[in-house]
Amino acid sequence: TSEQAYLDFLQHILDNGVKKEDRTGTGTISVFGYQMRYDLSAGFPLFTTKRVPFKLVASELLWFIKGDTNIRYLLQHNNHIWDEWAFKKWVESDEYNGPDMTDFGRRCLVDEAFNVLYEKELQDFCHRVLTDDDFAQKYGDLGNVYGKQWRRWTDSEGNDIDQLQDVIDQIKSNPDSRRLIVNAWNPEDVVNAGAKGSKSALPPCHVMFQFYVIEGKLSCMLTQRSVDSLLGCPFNVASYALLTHLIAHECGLEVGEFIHSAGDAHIYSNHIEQVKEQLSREPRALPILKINPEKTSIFDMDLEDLVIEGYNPHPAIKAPIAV
Ligand code: UFP
Repeated sequence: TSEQAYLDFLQHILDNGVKKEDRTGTGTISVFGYQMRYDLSAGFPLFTTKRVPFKLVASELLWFIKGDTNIRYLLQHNNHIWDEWAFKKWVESDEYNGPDMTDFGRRCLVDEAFNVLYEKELQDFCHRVLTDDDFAQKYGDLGNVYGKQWRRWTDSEGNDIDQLQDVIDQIKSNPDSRRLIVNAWNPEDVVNAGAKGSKSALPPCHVMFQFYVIEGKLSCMLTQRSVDSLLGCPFNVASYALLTHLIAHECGLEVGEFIHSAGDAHIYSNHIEQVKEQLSREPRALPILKINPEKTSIFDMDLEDLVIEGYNPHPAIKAPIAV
């Protein structure tokens, strides 16, 4: 199956990765530049050698597609993948007066007592974002992240550019175009990203994606500057495969390939055993994605409209995430 492309990628980093320090202080082995191809017509690349949480992939993607940048929508769908980024903004603010949460990502891994304290603060934070409108507006918003860049990029005159709508229009009206691109990398936002008072919580990992139409099939290529190969990559592949399916569905096209281009492709030093465990497993048949045929527009889709059939993965593999 096309999952083999991913397993080959992991093996390639194990065999060729060079020790490299990183922002999180965890340490990695890393290679630069690697490309994987997934034939989307041969099954949906929700990998089977480890369970990938499709609902989280789908609710995050729908959140991007809506142009939403506030984690409230994610929390409403029980999706906690962006919590830490919003939480960071909160605990660094002047209004926060709870226990000291400096450097919480690293401390959680080494200090069990701190971890308990952190989990409680984070839970309280999420509860407030869900229930308190003013608080949510102020601290639930991640600033200029994907939803903003895809749907509401601000031009030099202050007008919004809807890159996602524009690219869909172009795929429909001008499918031979070689300019079918959505770009998330805004140099103005990237400066100081993550710092207190900055415009965005973190610089985009998925820098840009491009579409290509041939013989009635839609393909997509993603350029990702930085790839956490164990935890990030399977999620990212499923997300962009889903996006490609949704746009093909709206445009009346079949799906072609998803091509994943990785820049800094790394395995964190505390993920090596988990990678080896995953590589020891036999990939199974990939599942099928079903999209509600009664809906056409990508902008009308809800979680219930997206169904995965025939997914029978090996169990999840636990690994610490580097923040
Ligand atoms: N990362 C991914 N995929 C994502 C995402 C993050 O692999 O969708 F948002 C990983 C890559 C890297 C870290 O390990 O998160 C981001 O850190 P940095 O900005 O230093 O590259």
